[in-house]
Amino acid sequence: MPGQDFLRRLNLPDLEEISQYIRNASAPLLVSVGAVAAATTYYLATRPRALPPVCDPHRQSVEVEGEDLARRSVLMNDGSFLTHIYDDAKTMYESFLRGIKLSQNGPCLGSRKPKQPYEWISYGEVKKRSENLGSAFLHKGHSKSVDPHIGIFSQNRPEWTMTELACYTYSLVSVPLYDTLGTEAIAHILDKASISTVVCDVKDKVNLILDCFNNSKHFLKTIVLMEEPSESLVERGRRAGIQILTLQEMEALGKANHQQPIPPQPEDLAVICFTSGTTGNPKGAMLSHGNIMSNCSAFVKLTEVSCPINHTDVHISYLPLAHMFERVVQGCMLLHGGRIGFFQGDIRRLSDDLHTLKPTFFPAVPRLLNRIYDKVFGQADTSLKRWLLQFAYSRKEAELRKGIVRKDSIWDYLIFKKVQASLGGRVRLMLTGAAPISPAVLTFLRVAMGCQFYEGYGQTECTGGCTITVPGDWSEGHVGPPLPCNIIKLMDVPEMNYYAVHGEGEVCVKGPNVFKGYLKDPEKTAETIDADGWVHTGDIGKWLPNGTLKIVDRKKHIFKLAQGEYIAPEKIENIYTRSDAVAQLFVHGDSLQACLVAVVVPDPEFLSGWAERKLGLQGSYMELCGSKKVKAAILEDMIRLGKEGGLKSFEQVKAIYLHTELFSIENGLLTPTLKSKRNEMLQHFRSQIDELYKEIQM
Ligand SMILES: *[C@@H]1O[C@H](CO)[C@@H](O)[C@H](O)[C@H]1NC(C)=O
Ligand SMILES: *[C@@H]1O[C@H](CO)[C@@H](O)[C@H](O)[C@H]1NC(C)=O
Ligand SMILES: *[C@@H]1O[C@H](CO)[C@@H](O)[C@H](O)[C@H]1NC(C)=O
Ligand SMILES: CC(=O)N[C@H]1CO[C@H](CO)[C@@H](O)[C@@H]1O
Repeated sequence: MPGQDFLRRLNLPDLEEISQYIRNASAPLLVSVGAVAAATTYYLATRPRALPPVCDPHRQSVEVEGEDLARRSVLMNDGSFLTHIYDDAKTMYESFLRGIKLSQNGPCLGSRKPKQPYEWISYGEVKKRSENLGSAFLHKGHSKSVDPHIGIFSQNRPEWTMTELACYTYSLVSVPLYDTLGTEAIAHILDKASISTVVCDVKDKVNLILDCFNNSKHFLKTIVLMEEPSESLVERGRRAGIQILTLQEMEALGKANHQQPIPPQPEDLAVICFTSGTTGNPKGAMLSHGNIMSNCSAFVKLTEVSCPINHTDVHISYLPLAHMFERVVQGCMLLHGGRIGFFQGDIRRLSDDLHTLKPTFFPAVPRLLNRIYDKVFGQADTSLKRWLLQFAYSRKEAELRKGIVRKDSIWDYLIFKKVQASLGGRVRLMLTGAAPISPAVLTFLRVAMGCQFYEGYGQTECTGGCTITVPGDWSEGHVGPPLPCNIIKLMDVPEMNYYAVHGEGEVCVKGPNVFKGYLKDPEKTAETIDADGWVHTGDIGKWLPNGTLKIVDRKKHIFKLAQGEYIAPEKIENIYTRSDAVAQLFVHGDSLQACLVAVVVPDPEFLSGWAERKLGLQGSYMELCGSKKVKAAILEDMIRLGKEGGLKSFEQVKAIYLHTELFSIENGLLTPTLKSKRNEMLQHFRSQIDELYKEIQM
């Protein structure tokens, strides 16, 4: 399910650290009470006006004629899909050329060494170097029609974007790889996309790729490395039949064999974005230049009045480029000749990078934003400070509700400036996506950052986004109306009691940002895009009266019991895991059985205390797990919690099996996002489950 991929992007391992870092970085709130009264007066006197909203906030989307109950953005001119916003930029390549013009060959990509200022590569230099690199790809036998896929396996850095532009310049297709995929998945991608050239940043990644093959057959011929390889590495490559070149050598090769650009058409593929779901191998979503341009353009269209992007804008690139979110933001920057500054690659230095770069654009994911929020409240450690913070917040929130966004009020000077300074102090546009953000955090940060702050929603299969909040509607609790580049229809999910006629159902998306299918996987493609061209996201949405969409649920794994009752096992599992004795569990049932059973992993930390308290029993974890008494007591506790949690009697499990090894990613029972792999679990515990059913029947 695409929605799952979308959630998976949340689990960017780095964010934990980023937030820690930001947490440690901003300064304490210090304010004297005496100032408050004067401040209020001053503040009221200087209150500015709201920008006119781009559309009627009470009617942000309208029904599409001829499409049963589907809705579209009111910003779609004459009701047709937005495919591009500037006539001279219909592909990512043209958009880069436009950036060269607008910036007048200004700074394009920037990076820095520790404690140094940013060093910039100009648009013209980026063009020259990407033509050289692209020419070298052609020289190695790549072309639009033969062997067009180029792997990129690197942290965000200027060379990443240059490699991507090298592909675009000659109608080649970039295929990002990333660490969290693991060796097996990387081997699968290299094979599935028949990749013969990969560009890597560091030696470790080259080793990881070489680990994928051992003695097996492969397509890989060339690895381009951004640093100097060791002798032994080159030798290891040679044994596997792979040539390892430095990026410098490649660029020199291309310079000596320079070719004229071969620009792509909008319908040509630009990226194959591999995402992993809960089961099976990662799937490669094929995205065209037109797909990406339509998403970029939708964003530009939306903000062109309230917050026009121009060549003075600066973006900080730290969210993984392997995901579409960051790619689209970079696309918007290049389109306007803006600058892209890269973090140093070390998340612990992000805060320092922010202070040095002072970006105007800051895309972020909810996890990071939550930490900033916690940090600010953590600093209000006396009741006076809390009162002041609350007071300042309520003043600015009242303004926000009227559509006013600013950071020059007295409250900003007194209180919020420090929060703003933690991002460099110049941010004027923020964008969050990839996962739901809590309404309290969103509104608080809108107030505290004093900049335009949008929330988007979507998945890779529609190039990252399908809805976004509109300027002027700074209310929370929804993800905005459809983008002007797609329409959205909610489809019935009867087993969960959601019906389109009630304005609820599975979110389905159609438009020029909808992907071209999964690479060489017609079956999965057909599961995701239906015959009429709708992408089924697996998320459940609800239309609000003002035409915005609210995501309310996830289309769950659901089955029927023999007597015909529907069961959503995740819901039941969530209730049972509230038991102190239970660390993890897997609830199972099927249409041949009339009741549910579960595999339970007792909590290694809490079980002994719990057993002693409840049963007066002592013993090791293993001993306790082997005890019938303990098993009965755990089941009893689960049933009690089930009743409290409102489970119906057929939703309660009738028997459990105690398992002593935690489910993990390593033992193949959890996905990288720590969700249960239900099919694998079933196979793994088949015999125990059969036993449980036998016991019940006796
Ligand atoms: C849109 O509707 C939602 C839910 O009714 C509400 O919370 C939000 O404030 C509304 N937005 C505007 C701009 O009225
Ligand atoms: C190849 O060999 C390495 C080292 O022996 C091992 O770590 C890796 O898992 C193997 N890869 C595959 C795909 O079998
Ligand atoms: C670029 O945008 C900023 C922010 O809106 C604005 O202050 C500035 O004047 C613009 N610059 C140009 C050259 O348009
Ligand atoms: C208008 C807009 O930006 N649309 C989507 C483009 O993609 C990003 C991330 O991929 C989404 O967050 C946006 O909503």
